[in-house]
Amino acid sequence: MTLEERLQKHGNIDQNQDGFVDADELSTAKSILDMELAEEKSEAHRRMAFAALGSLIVFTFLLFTPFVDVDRISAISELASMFYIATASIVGGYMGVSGWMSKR
Ligand SMILES: [Ca+2]
Repeated sequence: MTLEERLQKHGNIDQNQDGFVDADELSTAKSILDMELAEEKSEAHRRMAFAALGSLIVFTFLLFTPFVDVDRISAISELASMFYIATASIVGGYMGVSGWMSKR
């Protein structure tokens, strides 16, 4: 979404309809825009963490299905452990940072 589209979404920045956008109205619009951007950013982080958690669960269950034989699992064991560490750190980082942000 472009800046112009965002501004149009909120209707008129000129709240008292006097034809001019004064500093107060501009700062109100700016703070609304900043809050929206922060919300979108945190939503993207949340989706990323959930995707990492989901892929961790799916990957683990996939290893226990008969579609993957033991030879393949032992061949990718190094890669699998790196995958577990990387995705778990994404999930743990998200949980830690979101917990820390809510305390601030
Ligand atoms: Ca005005």
